[in-house]
Amino acid sequence: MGLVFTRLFSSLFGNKEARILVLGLDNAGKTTILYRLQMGEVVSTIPTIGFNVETVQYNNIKFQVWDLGGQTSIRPYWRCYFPNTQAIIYVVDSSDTDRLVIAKEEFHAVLEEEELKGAVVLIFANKQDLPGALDAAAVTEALELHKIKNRQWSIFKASAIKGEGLFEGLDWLSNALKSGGG
Ligand SMILES: Nc1nc2c(ncn2[C@@H]2O[C@H](COP(=O)(O)OP(=O)(O)OP(=O)(O)O)[C@@H](O)[C@H]2O)c(=O)[nH]1
Ligand SMILES: [Mg+2]
Repeated sequence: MGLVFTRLFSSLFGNKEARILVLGLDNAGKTTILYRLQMGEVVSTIPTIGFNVETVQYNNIKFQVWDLGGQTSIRPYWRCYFPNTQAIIYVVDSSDTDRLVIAKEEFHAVLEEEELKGAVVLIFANKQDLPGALDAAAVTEALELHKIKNRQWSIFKASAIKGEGLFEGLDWLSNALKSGGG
């Protein structure tokens, strides 16, 4: 009853809720991005074992953002969080060129998951402030984003440390979700 009422109220006043998963290899900057979006600050992070979850209210959407640990040994647990997900934010360390092939493989494995087939995808080419960081076009190529089928997606260059590009990405995501995706 309470939940039904909340949903009705939200739809009347244009508020939407969205469950978002933030995925990507360890050290990509996921947790830094989460707290940049939520608090507007750079926090010092430690590798995430498990998850962090925070609510970010933006553009009339209440984003429930789940930031999952990306280490090799804990990536198999990502799937526990897949049900009822409207969007994925996939974070790449654009300067970690050695691991872009692994980042690509993990990304496409996620896209093949049945439970995520309706989810829209935002990719952050993060760490643009670092020397040698690949630009969005090069990350697009490395991740083979042209292979994405039947899904709304977009890539944004970002620097979580400098606070650049993140809200541009979230703007795109808001519109994608409002236009019926997810
Ligand atoms: N230079 C630079 N460093 C960044 C940026 N974003 C994150 N970092 C740094 O990268 C390191 C890892 O960031 P985290 O946010 O903890 O990475 P994570 O993706 O959450 O890693 P796991 O929790 O292990 O999956 C930290 O030292 C961050 O300060 C960025 O845009 N630029
Ligand atoms: Mg983390």
